Amino acid sequence: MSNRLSTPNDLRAFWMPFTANRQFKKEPRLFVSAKDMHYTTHDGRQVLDATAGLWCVNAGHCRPKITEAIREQAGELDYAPAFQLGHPKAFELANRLVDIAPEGLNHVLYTNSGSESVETALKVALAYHRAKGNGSRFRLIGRERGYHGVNFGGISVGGIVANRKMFGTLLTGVDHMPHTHIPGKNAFTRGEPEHGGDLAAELERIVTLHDASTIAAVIVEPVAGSTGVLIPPKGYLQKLREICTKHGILLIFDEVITGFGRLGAPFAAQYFDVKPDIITTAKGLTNGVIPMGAVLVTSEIHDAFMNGPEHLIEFFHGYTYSGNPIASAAGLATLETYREEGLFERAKEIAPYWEEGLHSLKGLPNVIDIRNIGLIGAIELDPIAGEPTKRAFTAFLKAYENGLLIRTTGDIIAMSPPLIVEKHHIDEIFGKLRDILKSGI
Ligand code: PXG
Repeated sequence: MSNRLSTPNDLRAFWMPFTANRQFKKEPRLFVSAKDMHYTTHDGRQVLDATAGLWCVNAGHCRPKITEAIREQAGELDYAPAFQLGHPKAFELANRLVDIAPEGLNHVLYTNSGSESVETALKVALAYHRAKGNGSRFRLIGRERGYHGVNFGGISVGGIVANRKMFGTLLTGVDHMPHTHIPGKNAFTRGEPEHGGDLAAELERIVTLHDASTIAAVIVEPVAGSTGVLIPPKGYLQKLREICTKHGILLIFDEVITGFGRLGAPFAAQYFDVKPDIITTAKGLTNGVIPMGAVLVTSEIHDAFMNGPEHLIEFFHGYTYSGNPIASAAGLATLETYREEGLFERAKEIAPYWEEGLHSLKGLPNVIDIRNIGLIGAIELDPIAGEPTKRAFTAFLKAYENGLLIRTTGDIIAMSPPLIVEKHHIDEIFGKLRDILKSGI
């Protein structure tokens, strides 16, 4: 059956996620097909994808190897129980993930999304300390403006007020470090900002307040995406690592958007040369095609669970779809595509051109900051007085009408193109944005 509906179905039943539902349903924006760098809309227009879907389609759309792997797997082994049974591809994919992970992160737990990866990581951290006889380490430390998905653990350690305020008391025993966004000092920085590295010392203050013996883990996004692209100041992540190591606290990097080449390395941990104890992933793991996430942990963590009688379950956690065969096949084909096409290196090579194009928008009306790292870019706009988010949303709508897909969060435009992006696509992205920003939105 074709997706090419001339008139959309009734749109009322689907309550859409993170969407202005009433606005959307008055003026629907539907995609019916995609190929490489482009979507096709229901009214037959091409839209250049400057966001890799939602930070996930790193290899570009409808890549043949991935499509074929899914097709084949669906006809061969559709589902295998995930508990007490298995299938070969889940093991194979775990091995391939360990191959590209920072050294020492040797074990993989599967999930179905970034949010579930975060919940899994937080639970592993708590259970690890308990398994080691340190059950008093129950606190979890996140950061203001952090985004760790939408489940209760994730919104508790997360720091985006709109995502938290409706939902009661959340997890107890959580504290937050300050965010590192200092626009006054760091505006228009290319790459890692100079100012703010010392904010890592705030973790030391939190440790002193609660005592290290009560703290299980610190979770941060190495580069915060959803909150509007906050790039870590120079030395900041290294300092967090030092403090965590000193106090026996696990460091979790939430790499749901930074994983799989976004910065020109497999993981941000390698890009920044800072090794966390746990990495959460999803999105680019299967090129966004099939829901799947993975949590990578060190042998030290894994081995702490591997004791007691062998017939007993070591960790009471997992999902019906953990390591699902079709998702595993998609993951393997995705990693293969990244490798065969050298896409992580490609991202690294083209990142300077991306940076130039992005920063060429400095000086346009209402542009108050531009920042970038790897194949990520953000343009912060001056909010319209009394109508926050409206200026950026207008830019989003205009871009869509003009054949360009961008993301906005607050009054920030965030972009993260597929890693197959070419120079002429980059020219087109910033050419279109220039026109939109000049038009005085
Ligand atoms: N952690 C991080 C760091 C994320 O960016 C999640 C967890 C949750 O993943 P799931 O798969 O549960 O959505 C995310 C998700 C955006 C945008 O435009 C970002 C995300 C999702 C949707 C939109 O910034 N990040």
